[in-house]
Amino acid sequence: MFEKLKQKLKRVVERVRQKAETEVPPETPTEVQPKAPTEAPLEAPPTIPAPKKPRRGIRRIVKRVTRRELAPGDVDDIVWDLQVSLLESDVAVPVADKIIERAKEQLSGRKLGLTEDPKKLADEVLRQAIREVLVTDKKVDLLKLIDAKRAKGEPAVFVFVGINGHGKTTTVAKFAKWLMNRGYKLVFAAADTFRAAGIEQLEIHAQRLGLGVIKQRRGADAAAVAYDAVAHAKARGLDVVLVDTAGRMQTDIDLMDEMRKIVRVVKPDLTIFVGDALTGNDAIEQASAFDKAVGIGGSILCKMDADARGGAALSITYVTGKPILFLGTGQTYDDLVEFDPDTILNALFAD
Ligand SMILES: Nc1nc2c(ncn2[C@@H]2O[C@H](COP(=O)(O)OP(=O)(O)OP(=O)(O)O)[C@@H](O)[C@H]2O)c(=O)[nH]1
Ligand SMILES: [Mg+2]
Repeated sequence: MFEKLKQKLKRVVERVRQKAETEVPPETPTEVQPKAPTEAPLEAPPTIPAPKKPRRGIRRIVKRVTRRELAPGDVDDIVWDLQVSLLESDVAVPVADKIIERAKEQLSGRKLGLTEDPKKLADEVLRQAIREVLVTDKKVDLLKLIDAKRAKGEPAVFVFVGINGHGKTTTVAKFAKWLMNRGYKLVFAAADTFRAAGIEQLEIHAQRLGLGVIKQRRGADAAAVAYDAVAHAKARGLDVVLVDTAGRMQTDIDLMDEMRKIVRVVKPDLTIFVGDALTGNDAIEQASAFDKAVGIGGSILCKMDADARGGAALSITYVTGKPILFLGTGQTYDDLVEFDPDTILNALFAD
């Protein structure tokens, strides 16, 4: 699918490499001229340039700008470098294109003043272009949403969806803890009736957290389980229902239909897409399919602690146009942090 782009990038990388090589001064032996004995001692021999490190990270583009002033050719070079770096950081192609377009606009219009720090300029422009994708105008205030429902005597319902193994069940438990710390009463719906041990896994978390779980047997109608949980929460005056669902590939028609049914039946206040920060280009296709199927209201990106490069966050936000709510940063209940775009920017700009 990305064959064309890969070939294009290969050519670009080759071009940039050749250009970089021609910029390195040839290592001609220094001719030592005989000097008169009265002359000052010889200067230290020229240092041998260190071997080139592999090209990696957006940081190197910033370094490149610091070396010279911006000319039109420089902008093109920076933009190419940016494209390669973004793709290396798992940013999907359409998202990378958007960021590049924005960075190019900003860089082309800029003339470096004598006092302007080129490093700062490049840093600001690149960060701003990426931030524009990461931050959406659609804000979600979870606590406000829950409080508004409570005022109407209804529980807020959150349905968690996503691909197998990306972290839904763990995130449901972490989010429950986050809400309990804020004084809310909640119940789980074990609507992963598909996978063996799907129900038990949620029950273990519920036991540890001291929460109730509404469940049926394995293979039962997942939408019915979710519906029962909402009815239970209403009857008991609970504030929140967290619905754990089965993991599914976006290509699995039956399971995607099952998810649609859950959402149709319980009409959640928010359907949360749980993504894996280690997902590369696939993130865009996955988020897009789930968004089309059920309308994603916000996302949680797990496994940020596992050397994630941040690209999935950009893809998911770009596709859904909805905010990332939290980042999963480990396997304990407290490893859930409210989303801060700087965490992703820092991952992308890491050396
Ligand atoms: N390091 C790390 N591991 C995580 C994080 N979130 C989840 N995991 C781990 O990822 C694995 C899968 O997590 P689950 O919560 O079972 O994922 P799921 O999406 O419910 O999986 P299915 O129900 O099979 O679709 C588990 O081993 C979790 O401990 C995270 O933020 N960081
Ligand atoms: Mg699960």
